[in-house]
Amino acid sequence: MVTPELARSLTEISVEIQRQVGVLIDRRGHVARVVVGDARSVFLPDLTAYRRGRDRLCGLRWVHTHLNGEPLSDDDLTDLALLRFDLVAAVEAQPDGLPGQVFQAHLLPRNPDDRPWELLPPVSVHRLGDDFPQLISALEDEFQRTRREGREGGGGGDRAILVHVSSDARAVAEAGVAELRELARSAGLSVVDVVIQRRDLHPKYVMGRGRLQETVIKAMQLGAELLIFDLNLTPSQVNALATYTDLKVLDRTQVILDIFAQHAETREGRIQVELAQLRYLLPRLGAKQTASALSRLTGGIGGRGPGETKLEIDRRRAQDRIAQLEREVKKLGERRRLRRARRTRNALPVISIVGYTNAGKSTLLNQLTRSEVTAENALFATLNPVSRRLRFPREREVIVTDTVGFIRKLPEELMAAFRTTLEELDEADLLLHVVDASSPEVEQHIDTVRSVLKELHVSDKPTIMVLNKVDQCDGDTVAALGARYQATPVCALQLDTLPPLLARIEAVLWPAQSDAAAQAIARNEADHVSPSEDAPA
Ligand SMILES: Nc1nc2c(ncn2[C@@H]2O[C@H](COP(=O)(O)OP(=O)(O)OP(=O)(O)O)[C@@H](O)[C@H]2O)c(=O)[nH]1
Ligand SMILES: [Mg+2]
Repeated sequence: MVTPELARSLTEISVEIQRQVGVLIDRRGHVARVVVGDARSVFLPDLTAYRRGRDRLCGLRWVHTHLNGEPLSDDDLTDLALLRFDLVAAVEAQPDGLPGQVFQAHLLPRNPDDRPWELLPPVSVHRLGDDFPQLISALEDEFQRTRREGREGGGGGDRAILVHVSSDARAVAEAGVAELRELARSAGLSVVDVVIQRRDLHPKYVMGRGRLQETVIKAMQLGAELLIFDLNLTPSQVNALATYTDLKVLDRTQVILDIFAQHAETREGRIQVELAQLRYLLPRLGAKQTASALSRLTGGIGGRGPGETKLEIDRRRAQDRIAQLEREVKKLGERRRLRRARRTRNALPVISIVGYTNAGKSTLLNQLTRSEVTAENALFATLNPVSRRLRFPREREVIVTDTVGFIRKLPEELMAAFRTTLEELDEADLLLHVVDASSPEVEQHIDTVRSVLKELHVSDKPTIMVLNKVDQCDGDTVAALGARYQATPVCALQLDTLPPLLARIEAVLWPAQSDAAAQAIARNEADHVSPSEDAPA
């Protein structure tokens, strides 16, 4: 405990040199460090050696003097939170060198009022109790208990706090967070809290210091080990944030890369993902990268870094590996081209299904062609295109190809790595642009997909927009979207909703030969006389 003798030595020296003086005391009561500051503040030494895991107190008390008898300052409370001291105490150094009041605070486990710390009432040095060890062990127990409860309630997976910082309108910010939440879920994480701060980006820490500090405390209270930012962070921001918070810091791109890494099953998919990861990593590999900064970067979420190496990777090797992978991607691209050429010789028309991720592309492919490719409620369930045959009446056949989903702000690295895969779209005779009509963001999704198609130079292909998941929407929404985009409503889960779409496909692929009925339906669709009536009852 802080004895009156110790307090007095601190205050005497402090008054004599007119600086704050403090000691860090471990749980056995030994002084671990002595620190001397200036008249108004102290700069604490690097205490990483004392960190004991992200969700525990560090085992040190920070006792220091204040020359003007002021209570604990914001800096003191920031230190308490970020360094996770057992306790922080400020001892008033009176002008005569004697200790006066003592101000103390400790962190709090999760509580109904969301209070991060408890400020104890100031007491005179002589009245400091000796119940400190009990207090700390009760606190640690409490922290552990709330964490355990949180874990049981929160599903498996690493625990993450999502952070959105921008000056965008509230609705835009919330849509961004909703998508990030889906991404996190698809990556197997459990989201324990969301922080939205509306302001311009802080150049170094992205969010304001105060909010960052609160977030760190929340992370501790909830046992979260990850901070995920809804934007793409610069390498120096990641470093600054990770160092300041001692949490693993990821951005949106990394989460997407991680989902891709988990879903890559084919050899080509794995190569493309590793390539994308390395391209993301390369500019982040400084000349003198510390091992811990590197593990934060390459670790991915559950340690799923790029395929080859983890810690020992350096710029040079990353570059070599990128070159090697690029060669392989190219080789596989050639093979794809050959396969395509063969198909073209067979002269079967090709329909490519494109669309925002999770729109229902694979489900539609399955339903159209009675196949069973993976379709699930997760973002980026499909990575590499799958082709199936679809038979139309009169012995007519087409190839239907599923593709990787798109997403807004698609990471450059991924786009580049998947370019050969997406080249498949070149040969398509018809694009089915599948849209999740039940998404509140449907229009934004459509715009995103259209701009990606444009980037791939396929936006002038014949395209049918398919309004999917109409079973989840009201008739008015479907009618409005249908009219606006000349789209055909379907429910990919229900076979009997597909005939209008099939008729429209026939009308595009075989305009001269398609029968009158089909043409009538196709016209009907395009004009949108009464699309809601086409929706399943
Ligand atoms: N209610 C409803 N759900 C649907 C419909 N079509 C698809 N789904 C569901 O939506 C989810 C996503 O379907 P997928 O077919 O995997 O979507 P995708 O576009 O291939 O997604 P990615 O490959 O991840 O980009 C699955 O849970 C489907 O069961 C529909 O018409 N109605
Ligand atoms: Mg899919």
